[in-house]
Amino acid sequence: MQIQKKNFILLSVALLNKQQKLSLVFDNKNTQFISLKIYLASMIGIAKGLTQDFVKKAPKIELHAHLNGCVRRQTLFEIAQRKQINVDFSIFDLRNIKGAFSIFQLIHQVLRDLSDIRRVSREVLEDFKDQNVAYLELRTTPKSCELGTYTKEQYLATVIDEIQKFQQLHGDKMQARLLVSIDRGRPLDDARSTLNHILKLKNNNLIAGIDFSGNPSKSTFKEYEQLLEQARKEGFKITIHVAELEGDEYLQESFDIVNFKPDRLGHFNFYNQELYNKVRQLDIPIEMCPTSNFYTVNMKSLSEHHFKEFFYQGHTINLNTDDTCVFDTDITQEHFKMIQAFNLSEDEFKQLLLRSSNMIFDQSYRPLLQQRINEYFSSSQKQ
Ligand code: 6MZ
Repeated sequence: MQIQKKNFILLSVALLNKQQKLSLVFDNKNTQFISLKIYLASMIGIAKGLTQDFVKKAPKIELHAHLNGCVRRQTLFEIAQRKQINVDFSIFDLRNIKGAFSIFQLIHQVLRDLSDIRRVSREVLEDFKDQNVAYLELRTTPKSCELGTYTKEQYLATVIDEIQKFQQLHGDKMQARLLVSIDRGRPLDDARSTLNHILKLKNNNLIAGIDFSGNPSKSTFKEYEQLLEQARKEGFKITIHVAELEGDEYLQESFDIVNFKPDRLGHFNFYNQELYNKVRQLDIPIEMCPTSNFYTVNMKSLSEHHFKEFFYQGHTINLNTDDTCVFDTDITQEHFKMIQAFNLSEDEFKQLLLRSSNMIFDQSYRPLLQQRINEYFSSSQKQ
């Protein structure tokens, strides 16, 4: 969501029939013509309408999903009931960033045992596989349980163990990797101990990198910068949540984060022209989470999404769920909604997935991933 919206004009001319839409996207600043799309699908069949089924079956890439934010609601409910934990499930109706953080608190309260963490990890991996995700980077914050039922080390070992098992059983269908999250809502000491712990697991090739996330209003990036720099020097790839909130202090922080040059950025909701130019120039890939962004930005429609300001410029971006439980979504919906919002063609959908494959942290899997994407689209064209 660019703060100076004037720089971009999305001109949509609705023709006689509502389904016939002429969309012109211009970059006003250098009057460069970016994209002209004629959507006359229903009338003369130029564009091929993409069905939800086609999108579901496509080999997709999920790079921004928080483990506990993706717990099945049913599982959460069952565990809470079994343990007689009294929780107010009406908070799931809160569709904003503040609401999201109270939901995380609730989820963390319910998942009290290592067996819960094991079950949730297994189910979340299965859910992404069932959506035909071909490559997943799942992230989670290693934590101990306040009730003393598990330590941070046990938590991490359990998640890794489930990923390992999954790989053995289903690695041909979906490759899964772990990103270890540092939660800025927790004290710096906690982040330090997480880093020390994962340094011992440096050679574990299931760990693909580090994520910096959590409630942006609780601390500043600067407090953690040195630690993240240390992690980078140790060879970890880094993705950072950025510009989730609007306001001058967050804009300044976004500059700090972009200047740090992380390997990827998460969300990137709010920016001005200067920040936009910087990200374009540094060519930092962006993990976008349409539904989550829709609620945090308070958009009227997904066609306002900053996707348009990057996709048509050829920037490396991808689409993700963020928290399937919190935002009541899945990875097929995230793609399908954006295909609808921007009238993406089959070829544009394919380009989006190929671009996404360029930003995965385990690049050793990229050739196979691209092969799967190419095969899917070439076989679909023959039908
Ligand atoms: C910032 C988010 C987030 O780590 O317990 N998290 N941080 N912005 C978001 N977008 C709304 N969604 C999730 O998963 C839950 C944790 O992920 C981070 C928060 O720190 C949350 O507590 P794990 O598996």
